[in-house]
Amino acid sequence: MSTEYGADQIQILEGLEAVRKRPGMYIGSTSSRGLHHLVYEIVDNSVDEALAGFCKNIEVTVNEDNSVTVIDDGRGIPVGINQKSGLTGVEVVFTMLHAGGKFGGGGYKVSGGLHGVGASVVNALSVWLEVEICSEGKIYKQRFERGKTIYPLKAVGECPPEKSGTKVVFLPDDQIFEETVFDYEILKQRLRETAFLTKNLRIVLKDHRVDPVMEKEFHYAGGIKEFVSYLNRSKEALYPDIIYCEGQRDGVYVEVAMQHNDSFNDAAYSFVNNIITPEGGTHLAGFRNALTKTFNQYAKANKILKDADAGLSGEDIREGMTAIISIKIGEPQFEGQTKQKLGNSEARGAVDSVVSEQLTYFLEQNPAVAKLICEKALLAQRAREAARKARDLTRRKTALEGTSLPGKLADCSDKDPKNCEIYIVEGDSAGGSAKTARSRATQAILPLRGKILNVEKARLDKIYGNAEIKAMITAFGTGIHEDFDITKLRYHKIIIMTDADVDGAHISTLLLTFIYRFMPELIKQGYVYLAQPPLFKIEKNKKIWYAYSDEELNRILIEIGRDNNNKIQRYKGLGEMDAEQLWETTMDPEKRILKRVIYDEEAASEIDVIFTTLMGDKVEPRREFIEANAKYVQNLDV
Ligand code: TSJ
Repeated sequence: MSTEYGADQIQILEGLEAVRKRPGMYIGSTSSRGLHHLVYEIVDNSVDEALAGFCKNIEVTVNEDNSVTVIDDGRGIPVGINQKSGLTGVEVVFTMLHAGGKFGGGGYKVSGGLHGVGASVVNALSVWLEVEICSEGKIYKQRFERGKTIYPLKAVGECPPEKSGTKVVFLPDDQIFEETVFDYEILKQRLRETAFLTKNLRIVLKDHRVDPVMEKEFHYAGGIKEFVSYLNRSKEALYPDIIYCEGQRDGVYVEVAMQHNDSFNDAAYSFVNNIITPEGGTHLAGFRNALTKTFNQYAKANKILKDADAGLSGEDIREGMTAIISIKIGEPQFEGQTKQKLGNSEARGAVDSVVSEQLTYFLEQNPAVAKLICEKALLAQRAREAARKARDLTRRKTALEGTSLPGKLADCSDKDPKNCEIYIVEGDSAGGSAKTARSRATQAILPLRGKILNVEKARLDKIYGNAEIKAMITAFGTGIHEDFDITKLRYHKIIIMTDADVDGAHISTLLLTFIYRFMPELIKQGYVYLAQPPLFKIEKNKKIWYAYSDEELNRILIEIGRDNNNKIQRYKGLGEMDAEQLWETTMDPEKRILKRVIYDEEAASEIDVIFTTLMGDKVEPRREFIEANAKYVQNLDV
């Protein structure tokens, strides 16, 4: 290549070299998560074009070689020379850091927090990247390898003059990423979410790595209203309407959709410029304020609450409510350690004002729905009061008796939580074997009896009264809700051990649901694990093998030869193993397999759906779901 490098060129190369040296600083991580972020970075540019009103279709394809193609029908990245930099628009986008959204133009200039670092980062982290633009009758193309221009933008052909758009193809660099295989399910979820948040945008996802190719289209005329329906799909809605508010104040565009269901969870997801804000911020605060104020005003004015009554609390009104709060704002400011919380004060006022005004109107127009929500909130208020009394009672009791551990717990002798594990074991017989098998110094056993309470279907007072749940809370030591204190956690591994069958999976899910709802920090910080008991025991000539999957069984049988001397036993439950076998296969830290339960903040809405789907009443969504859940569990060989 005979390109002469000027000062600008050298600066650009240094910039992209910095991205390759410290990729984590630009995309968060080089794990699977960072890998998928590359796709979002590119797609976000097309979504911006859609938000500006110029793009209707986006197509994302995972190609056979794991490269990804993104095509849109927008105006096309500008191919002309940018006055200030002397570079083509395309070069600015792909070679300068933080160049996204620099060209004026109509619509919202959208730039996210962690996102929006842009196409140049993707370029720097790709083995190769090709961009093609169709504009004013011509096709332009440029190619890069690891951020370096291989050939500059050139016209390579013609396209119909009425057509325009951008196509980008890139292959993530296996020198950078630990994982370079894209997960169709992860892309699917994210693109579905993007389509919900951008009314009327059509997004198609294709996977060409499989035969037949997979394809899925997302297109929601109802936007976030359909998002709420989707999130509530496995629950019973309290009323058929989706309450919807939309408006603009102070340069902030506000959109809110909500609907109550028969559960007890507050499931509100907030977004700024299509990016999820897991820690909320001013927009969420404005929403909550409007909600509490408006419902209390309505309830008093319509004598649902007497003037003398204590008002409804925000928590009571939000019980069982699914909501999406989506705002678009010119210059979002993100706060907090992880920059996931919106700080703009004008967003609070804007959301508050739009929601107060339109919700008041909705309640007046729909008195039957208003009454249902107020009554649900009143019930929640009473249950909360009862729960508080029950909790005060247990607090007083523990103050008197000291913090006595549950009687069924066989505790370990080591008192340093870092060294300690607790096995939560279903059933007394397996619990007995586990107690015999364990390493007493570091392994505690808590056997649980009978059915575990489904916290998705019970109110707080009942939950606090449940013996198994009380036993877990006291054993863990952290307390729950406002009392929760992770520094008091008594074990750094909480291991759920159940039979490897459908019932066992159900019990695991009930336990995980409880932890997820009441002590989510334990999952977020990676303290929760699933034990993996073997499915088969293979015996031949006095030698024994254990297999943890059908594939492994096959592998072993091939290795030792399939003949009549093989004795294969299929384990139906933990109870079929004696203490020694249980130790060897499932509890010995040297040999066992543990799966860590992981929590992805960005997938929060999907995780919530997973728990309500698994634990709810509707059968169909549960069946559909089963294929997709595996990715929330990470394989760990300890
Ligand atoms: F990420 C990326 F930059 F590589 C990329 C950008 C990838 C893909 C698939 C699409 C795009 C993209 C960019 N689609 N559409 C645009 N639009 C512009 O860059 C654009 C066009 C015209 C004007 C204008 O003011 O006339 C402004 C912009 C931002």
